[in-house]
Amino acid sequence: MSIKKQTLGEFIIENQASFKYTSGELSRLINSIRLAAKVVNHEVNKAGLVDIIGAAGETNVQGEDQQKLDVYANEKFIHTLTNRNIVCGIASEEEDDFVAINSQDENNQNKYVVLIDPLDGSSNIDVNVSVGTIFSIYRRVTPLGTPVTIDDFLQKGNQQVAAGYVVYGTSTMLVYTTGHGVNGFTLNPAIGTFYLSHPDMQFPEDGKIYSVNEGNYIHFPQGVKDYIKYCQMEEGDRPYTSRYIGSLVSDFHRNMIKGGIYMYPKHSKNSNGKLRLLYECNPMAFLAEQANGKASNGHTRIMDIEPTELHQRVPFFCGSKNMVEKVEEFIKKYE
Ligand code: AHM
Ligand code: MG
Repeated sequence: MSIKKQTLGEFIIENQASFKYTSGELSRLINSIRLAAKVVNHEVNKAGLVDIIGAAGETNVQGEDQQKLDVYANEKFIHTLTNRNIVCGIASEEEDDFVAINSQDENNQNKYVVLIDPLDGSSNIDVNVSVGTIFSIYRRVTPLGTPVTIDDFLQKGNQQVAAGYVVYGTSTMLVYTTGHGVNGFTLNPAIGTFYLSHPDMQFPEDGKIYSVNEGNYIHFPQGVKDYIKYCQMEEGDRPYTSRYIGSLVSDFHRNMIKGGIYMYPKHSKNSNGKLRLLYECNPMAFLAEQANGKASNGHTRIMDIEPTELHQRVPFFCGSKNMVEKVEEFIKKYE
């Protein structure tokens, strides 16, 4: 008996009715992310072949060198969403400020804003290691037909309508949630179609993998150092396995399937860690919680943090529930 494979397009249509507001706009929005993801995937796959890798000679707002593919992915996502007049504003990790899209036009009924990290983990491109795209979707809070403002973007993560990522790995997957669980779709590159391959993804409650840049160990808060030692201790099901790709999407994806924790703590040189609340932590936190996992800054739920600026950074601990609670316990001892 053959099993009918569901495509992402079919899945979006069939699940549209479960959205709170069914104007079809959110479906169109996810569809256009799907399209841009395929275009970016095509380019990422050619990274070693064409002269597109390497720094583009520009520095982004965080003072980091931009790879050419970052620029490409940024343009593709912004272009796709702008051209189709599908949202009223976009904020990107690669842009200093948000982009308004005809939001002051009184005929513009588009009510969503998108926040995006177009190509995360881009230092991995030159060495043929997985990278990803992360996106986060909110309803605007200002009235339709007026210009979008910073308030539309500085919303708490618990207001997200949808979030997801694309992982450009050994295969390309799009994983997303609209608040009804997490589903993963794998791209068949031969025909350019995403198929539902990982329905209802769940973090195991316990895990045996910890993912952290241990090169920064000496700079970590004592609670985090103690937790890392705990992971390495010979006791019960420990020591755990250490796995760190340096590409949040890929580390998260593996940990969700196998059980594990991803950590980017604050350290003595960087008091808020490295990851951005709006582009990286909130969407991953929404996915984690929808998949029975947890995301915290060490003591507070990520999605309850009040954002104060677009490019804000926060310490990030995310993954299997019991592991995140354990590291919080260690951190609390020193407060
Ligand atoms: P990026 O947005 O500049 O690519 O940085 C985010 C990435 C994450 O994907 C990854 O987990 C982390 O930075 C790695 O940082 P580090 O090299 O400091 O361990
Ligand atoms: Mg990033």
